[in-house]
Amino acid sequence: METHELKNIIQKPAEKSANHVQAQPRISLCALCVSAISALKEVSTKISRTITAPLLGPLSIIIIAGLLPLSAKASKATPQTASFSATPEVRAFILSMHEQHGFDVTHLTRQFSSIHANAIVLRAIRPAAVPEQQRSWQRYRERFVNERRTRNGVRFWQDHAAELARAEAIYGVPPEIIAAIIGVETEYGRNMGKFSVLEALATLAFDYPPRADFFRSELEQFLLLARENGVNPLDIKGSYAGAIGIPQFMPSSQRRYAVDFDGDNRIDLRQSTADAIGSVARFLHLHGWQAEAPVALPASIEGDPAKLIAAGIKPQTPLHELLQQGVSALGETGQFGARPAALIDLTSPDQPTEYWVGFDNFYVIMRYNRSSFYAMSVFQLATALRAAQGSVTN
Ligand SMILES: [Ca+2]
Repeated sequence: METHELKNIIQKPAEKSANHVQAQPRISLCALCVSAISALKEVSTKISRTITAPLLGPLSIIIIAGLLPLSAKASKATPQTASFSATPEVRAFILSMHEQHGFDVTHLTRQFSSIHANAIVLRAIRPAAVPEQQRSWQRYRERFVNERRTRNGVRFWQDHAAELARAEAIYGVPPEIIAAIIGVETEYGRNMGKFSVLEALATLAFDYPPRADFFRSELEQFLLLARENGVNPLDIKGSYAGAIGIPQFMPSSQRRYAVDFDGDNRIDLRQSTADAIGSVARFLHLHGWQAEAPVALPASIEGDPAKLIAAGIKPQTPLHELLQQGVSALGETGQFGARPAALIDLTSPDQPTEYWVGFDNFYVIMRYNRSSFYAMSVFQLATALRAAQGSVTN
């Protein structure tokens, strides 16, 4: 991702990947994150003994959403921090919103006076203290590529077939890829996050120095977005990182890439599935999605893959050259020989590493969330949806 374009997604699950941007701003859309999990475990342990073990599994917005009621308990159980409006940095921010965009200082100050630093947000955003060797593609995959998400995805495809087909006609992105992204992000709109976006973004902008610039920018974009749409910023819910709606767009991504796809002259990524579908497709299109082009092929390797892995996840080596360097790929390698490719390694503890050859479209999916685990989950869920849809159709 061009460094700042894809802030669309937030640091999701920590995973091993050559391009993993631990310290980089993004968002995505959703909320998986090992850090979230460990943080939530910690929080939930302190907060409540009623939480069951399954809830404490892998990270995800689902978990976070499920624990949200706890945040209310937490805030009651812990001393309330001062409201944001009292801090000099926030006052300066409010002043800049007035000077640059004409926001009313008194009104904005009142809104910031009703929000506080959110400890759960801060815990969720911190990089996981999970050793690299413990990050597991297998566990990650099981969360997103499974029977339930496939079944619900087929239903989503059937329910929105017309919008998905129209999005493919306009943007060239297949229905199963759009559906799979929405499936991984929010389980087809079921789990969009329950954090106050204003509070989450303000917390990360002013109480999380490593990403302060990124989140201050997103906070600015969010306030502009709310004003443009005539909604009260205090009313908007999203992920702990400020991702919004069915496709979990960060505010900057929504302003830049989202589209009104149901023709009501407004963009509503929370209520309009059509807007979400069109926006996901437009996002991928503007990041270089190639219609009718491959995404990835399963691969195996002879010898030490270290050098190929070190080359990174961005496709830069023609496939035929990879095939001369010990890589074997299943599928139409002859047809795709000239296409730039990269070796993708998906590791799990005590398991054989799963190898794939990723093409440009795989990298485009990573613009949504810079994670090879994420992109491969989207691709494999999409493949499962296509197969299941075909069996339904036939
Ligand atoms: Ca609309």
